[in-house]
Amino acid sequence: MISKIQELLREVEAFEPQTPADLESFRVEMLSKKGRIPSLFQEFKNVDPSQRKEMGARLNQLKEAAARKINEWKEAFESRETESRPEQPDFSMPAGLSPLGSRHPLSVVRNRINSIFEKIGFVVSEGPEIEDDWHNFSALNFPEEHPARDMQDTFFIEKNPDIALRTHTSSVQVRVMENQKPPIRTISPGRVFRNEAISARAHCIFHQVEGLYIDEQVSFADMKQTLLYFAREMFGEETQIRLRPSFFPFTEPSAEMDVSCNICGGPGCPICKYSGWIEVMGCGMVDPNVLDNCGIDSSKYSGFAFGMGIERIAMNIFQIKDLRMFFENDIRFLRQFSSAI
Ligand code: 2U9
Repeated sequence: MISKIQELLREVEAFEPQTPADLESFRVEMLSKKGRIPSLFQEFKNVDPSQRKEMGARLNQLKEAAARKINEWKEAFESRETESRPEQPDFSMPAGLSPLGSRHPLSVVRNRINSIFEKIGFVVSEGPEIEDDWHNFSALNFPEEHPARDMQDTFFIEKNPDIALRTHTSSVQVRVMENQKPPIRTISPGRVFRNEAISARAHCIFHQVEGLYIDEQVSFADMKQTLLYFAREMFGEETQIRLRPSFFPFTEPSAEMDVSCNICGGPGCPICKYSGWIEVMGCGMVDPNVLDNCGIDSSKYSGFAFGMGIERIAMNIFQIKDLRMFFENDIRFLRQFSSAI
């Protein structure tokens, strides 16, 4: 019996389980009711009384060694499991705030312009960025040899028939006139494309809002009053406007509109280049040829139109010195407009 105890003790000491399952079968084999150690205890009953004391002590040592071994490995497996298990999410934790983005400054300005005109009955219309020659040039009274039709100024996609990226959103308003009867009051915000070198003051992509008002007996005075209302809503109620003569193929007469400088209020500063005035848009009475081209009787109807670059206005309102900022999407730039609406 003593040799059996020694052999089992060696087995117990040498035992190294690979998995918790190995450990469990070892426990069953050694210590369960009919296991090898309890069997030795059965045999112990037949041991000669003179040897019982020593044998009993050795048997207890064996049992303790096996139990110790099993416990040590159990703990080792448990700590390995908690180390390798990724941390479980705590579903009772309160949810964190999702980070909010902010509106792009060009969207802020476009939305302000839209809502100022929407208040007096204008409706927003949108159209394609890729246009045919008719909607971008011919219907708008551009002569065949006008420089804007040149490859140097316009991004053409196809030639004959000419398909190009629109150079203004007037093309959207041509479509409105072709499809609706007067009275028409519409504004068209959107992205436009011109083949220009990129600099702090110019870009080959920029944004416009153009407006169109057509009805019977619409006059230059109606235009002036509408644009004065716009200027005061946009730049403040003290704002003055002035109109300077200009030329566009699609309007006659045509004008450029300046607003009084909202930084210095008139006397002159670096922003208005010491003139007291800031140019904000072009405008004019729609040329009768354009009305006729779009199926509107120019002997019955007249109208005014205007157009402005959103970048230019945003640069003025937010005092942005370089137009390229609008297109870089630098988060440090965009974050500065998080409170603008
Ligand atoms: C139709 C007929 C006429 C829209 C107009 C301007 C004057 C104008 C420029 C301002 C700066 C474009 O962004 S910019 O380069 N626009 O000066 N636009 S009148 O005239 C129209 C529009 C539609 C059917």
